[in-house]
Amino acid sequence: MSQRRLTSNLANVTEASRWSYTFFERACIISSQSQNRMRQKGNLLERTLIIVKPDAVQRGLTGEIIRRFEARGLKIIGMKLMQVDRALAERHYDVHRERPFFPSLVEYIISAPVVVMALEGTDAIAAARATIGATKPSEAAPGSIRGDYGLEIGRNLAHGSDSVENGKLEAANFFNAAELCGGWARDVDRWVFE
Ligand code: RTP
Ligand code: MG
Repeated sequence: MSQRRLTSNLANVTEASRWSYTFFERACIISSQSQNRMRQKGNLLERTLIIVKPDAVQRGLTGEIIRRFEARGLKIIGMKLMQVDRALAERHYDVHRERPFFPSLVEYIISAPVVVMALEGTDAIAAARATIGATKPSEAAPGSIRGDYGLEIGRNLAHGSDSVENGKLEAANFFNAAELCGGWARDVDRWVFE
């Protein structure tokens, strides 16, 4: 490649990163404005990590599962298809490391691609877990994801963070900052958040 062509390509890359940085900065400004507005109303935004697990992706239920969270009003701030590696799976389920089901749980999560989503909204942790349903699908309420599509605990379709702290930690474990559009201004926000 000629020196001039290389310089021109580098200029384009720099211009593109400047643009995305500006965009990211603007998104953050919008984010802090909208979060302030919500705090003023007394509603706290929470962040949760959702994993559409390998069985759900393999069964073609990804769209249906995403649809349920979107329809509920939770805002997607990050989403990707990925293959979880063993180290990340073990870190994610570290709290269960001593449990007998830990090895099979890790094998399950790394067995095929998953879709991960970071969602934001009022009471996002509890809302998402209610949408997912009880851990054992046989005990999950009809209308929940596990209650409608699952039978066994080791094939329970979706993960949702179990606390505000874990929601933040897990989102950061699965996404880097550039992959998250935290607090982007969704036009319908005022019809979902009071
Ligand atoms: P998740 O973390 O995947 O969203 O599920 P959860 O909060 O409803 O349940 P948790 O207690 O965190 O368990 C994590 C996953 O481990 C598997 N499990 N197997 N055989 C068993 O007794 C057993 N218990 C849990 C499940 O796949 C569960 O989702
Ligand atoms: Mg859990």
